Amino acid sequence: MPVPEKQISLEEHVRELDSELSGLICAIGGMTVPLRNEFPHRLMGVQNAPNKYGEVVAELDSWANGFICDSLIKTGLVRKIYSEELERPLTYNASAPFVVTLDPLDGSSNIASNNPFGTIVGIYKKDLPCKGSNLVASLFKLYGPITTIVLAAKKGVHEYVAHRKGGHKYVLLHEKMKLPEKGKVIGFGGDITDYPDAIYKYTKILVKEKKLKLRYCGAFVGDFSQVLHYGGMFMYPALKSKPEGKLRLTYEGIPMGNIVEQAGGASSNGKISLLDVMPKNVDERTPVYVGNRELIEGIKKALT
Ligand code: AFP
Repeated sequence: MPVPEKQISLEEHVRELDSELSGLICAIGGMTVPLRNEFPHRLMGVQNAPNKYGEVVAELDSWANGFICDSLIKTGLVRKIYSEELERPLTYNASAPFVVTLDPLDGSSNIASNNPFGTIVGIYKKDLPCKGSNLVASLFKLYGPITTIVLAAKKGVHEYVAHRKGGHKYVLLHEKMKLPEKGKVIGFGGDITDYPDAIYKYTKILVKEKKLKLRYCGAFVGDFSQVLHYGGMFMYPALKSKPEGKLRLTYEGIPMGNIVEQAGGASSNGKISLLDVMPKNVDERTPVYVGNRELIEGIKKALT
């Protein structure tokens, strides 16, 4: 993908959006430095109490959640926050325009091993639960060797990189991203021997016949980012032992489904687009398939 010749800042680039939305996106960008600065100091801890899903919570996870929620509230632009790390939504300024969903640190098992992890955000005007087709915008941040933001706000999918020399300001890296037509990579989440037989069979087709290269990093943000750049697919299917899958529809599936679909790819729960699923509640899990359309069609066919 070509890199723009002239440096365009995130602030300049999102100016074409409505001013409240661009203000919120820039504020989310502005949270990166304090977050990254804190990471090394909070690497080791584990909280005593598990989260609402009964999972162990890294101290960094819980601190990041608090920091991001406080920072969102300070913008004055957010009236409600639904977070994967909160038992109940945070309600604040009733007249503020946006409702936000948050996976503060996606892939937090990668923290200890210094592998990529990130933050996933969904921005709505409507309250939840509602279909992902109501999203105003969604984005993810990837705290990898470099820090990036990928944004989909109905004007294409753009990637910005935090420039260390420029005081960690985000500048445009790739504009109007589209999945390459021919996919190259495949990421399989979970235990493939626990996959339903039809999906297990299809994984072999993907690797043997379609020659997709297996690359899996264990954080949805990282596995998704490679699909966006190289084409291919990431899946975390229904498992035999866990038919509802692992990923959360509201916090992970829908915001990333919005990005992949705006980049010309497809998202699915195995039957329909993740954006067309009406969540029963914000904590619901879902099988997730995202990637090139042809590959997602293949999954749907394999499951019929
Ligand atoms: P953690 O935040 O607990 O590391 O979970 C990450 C995640 O939700 C998602 O980012 C990964 O795609 C998926 O779980 C990895 O799960 P497996 O370790 O079961 O493959």
